[in-house]
Amino acid sequence: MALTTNRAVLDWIDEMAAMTQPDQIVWIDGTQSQIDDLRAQACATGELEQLNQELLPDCYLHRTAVNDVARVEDRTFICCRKQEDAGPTNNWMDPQEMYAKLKQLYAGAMKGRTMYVIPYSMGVVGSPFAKYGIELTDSIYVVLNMCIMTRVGQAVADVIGDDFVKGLHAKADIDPENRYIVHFPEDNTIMSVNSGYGGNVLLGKKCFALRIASYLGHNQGWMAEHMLILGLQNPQGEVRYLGAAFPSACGKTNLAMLIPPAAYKEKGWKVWCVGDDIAWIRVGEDGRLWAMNPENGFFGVAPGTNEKSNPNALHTTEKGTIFTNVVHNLDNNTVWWEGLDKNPPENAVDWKGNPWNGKTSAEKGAHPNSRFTAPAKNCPCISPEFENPKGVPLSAIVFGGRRAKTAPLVYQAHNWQHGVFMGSIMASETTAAAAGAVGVVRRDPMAMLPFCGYHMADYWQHWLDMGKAVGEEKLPKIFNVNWFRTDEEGNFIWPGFGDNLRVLEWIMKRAFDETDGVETPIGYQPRATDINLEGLDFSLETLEGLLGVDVDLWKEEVKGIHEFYQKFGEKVPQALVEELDALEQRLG
Ligand code: GTP
Ligand code: SPV
Ligand code: MN
Repeated sequence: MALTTNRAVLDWIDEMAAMTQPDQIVWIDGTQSQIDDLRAQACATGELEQLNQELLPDCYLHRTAVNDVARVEDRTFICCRKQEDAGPTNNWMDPQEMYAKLKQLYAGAMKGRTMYVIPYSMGVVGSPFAKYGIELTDSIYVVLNMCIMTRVGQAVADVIGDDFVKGLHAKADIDPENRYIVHFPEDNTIMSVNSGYGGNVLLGKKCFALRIASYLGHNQGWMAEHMLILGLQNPQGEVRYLGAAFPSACGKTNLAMLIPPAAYKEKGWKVWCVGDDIAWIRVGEDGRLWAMNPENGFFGVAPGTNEKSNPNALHTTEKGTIFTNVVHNLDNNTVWWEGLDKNPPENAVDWKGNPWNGKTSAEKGAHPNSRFTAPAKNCPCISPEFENPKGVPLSAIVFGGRRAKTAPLVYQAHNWQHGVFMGSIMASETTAAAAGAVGVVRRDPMAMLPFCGYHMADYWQHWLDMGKAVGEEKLPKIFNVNWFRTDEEGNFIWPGFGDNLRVLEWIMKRAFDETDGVETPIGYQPRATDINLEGLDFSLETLEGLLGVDVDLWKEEVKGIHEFYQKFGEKVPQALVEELDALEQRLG
């Protein structure tokens, strides 16, 4: 039974069904009985495996195809009418040509299968800032993930209008040669085919909440960003909020759920998680920037998550969670991944589905981009503001990446314009979150390189325009961090994880003008003695090294930025060109 009588919705579903030819169409109302039923069906076909219900209630395991384990940036397209509107960093094809190509791939793709209709909301249903979508998919795995990651069901169908985001996903043959993740921003449409993995198929996430939403935000005066949102509670009990943009697999989920080091905890410091991946940011009634998390769950990186690095994430995955491409421990029917503990199971199945012995195998058991899909409400430190449709006011914005050298532990922009420049020149080593080489430094402006749904230079201008609209007084202060500097042996120097709070403390003090900063060629920095090292065995000297700015490396960096900006030609905002010139001069 259709959950709506909305003609625009029903006509579009008819059209997609005529093309894909499913045996039947099932609407997802998100009720527990329906979810139980789908889980049972998926277990019957092997799509899911039920885990130990005593240790991991309502938890399931899924393995994707071996060639389908990450986002595919080279097969992701922005199809707007004019190529120049997509810009030099996006793949583009003429929309009519792309529709025609996709039509062939979708033709009869759901024969013998069921088409599930998922009405979902990004944001609190019915709130002025929520946006709605419908995803059509032939994958139960996708349905169950969407039911965790977004708000799904009748309540959404009741309020959905004509301008919903249309998403069509078909697994087809999981053929990597014919895999396409396509966005038609001018038509509010997303089409995904030949994949069954995460960001390629959970269309509310990167496709809608970043690529389509960034396009909408540009037109409508708001921002969609690849940012975590956290509240930092100080010993006085005040909670101050920041948004932080790091590229994929660079530490957003970990920072968003941070547990303070003992010395901080005792004094009353606490971190509240509002979001771990995506922020929609608007100008609030008070003229400040407010950020809300449009998602309802976490699709987090499993490897490296443990009782010490991120206990909050670990506890979040103890019920109602879907694990993808991790190790299946057959002794107790639970899961394992590299970095969970030092005790890998011997009687296990690896992410590819092969027998695996963690004590003797030379190969990794879990895929480096293996993930958990867990409900936000499970998180022990979920913010009381999580459901507040207005979101939270931002006092700071933090950019960061994975850099073995060059980028210091932390520095602060002079002002908003300089901060936008800092975001635009971000660079980071690539990770397993996307298909392709890992560990290669690439420019990833605002961590949005793979997610900006329009021309990157117009996006930078949009940041500058938002700053003008808000005014320096009310704007969050902008910072850059790097947890990933390495020593000569390639070991991370900074302990990271909970100890990152030591840096956040300085950031928030600066945001509220409660401490001074030292001028350096790249921005303001703390003295080593300004970072509280209480309870940490870490020398001031090493910290000085981490804060150090190597002028020669930065001069090299400037060359790279010039090259990068050249890609965008005349389109680079003049303000950013001026910032680059000024940086060059300060470096001497
Ligand atoms: P996406 O979900 O892909 O957007 O990733 P993310 O930005 O949320 O990254 P996440 O927090 O999942 O961390 C990715 C990897 O980086 C994990 O293996 C973490 O263990 C590791 N990591 C996170 N924070 C730190 C840190 O402060 N220091 C070090 N050395 N590693 C970290
Ligand atoms: C990322 O790659 O930034 C993710 C995972 O958050 S995915 O949903 O696959 O995009
Ligand atoms: Mn992400």
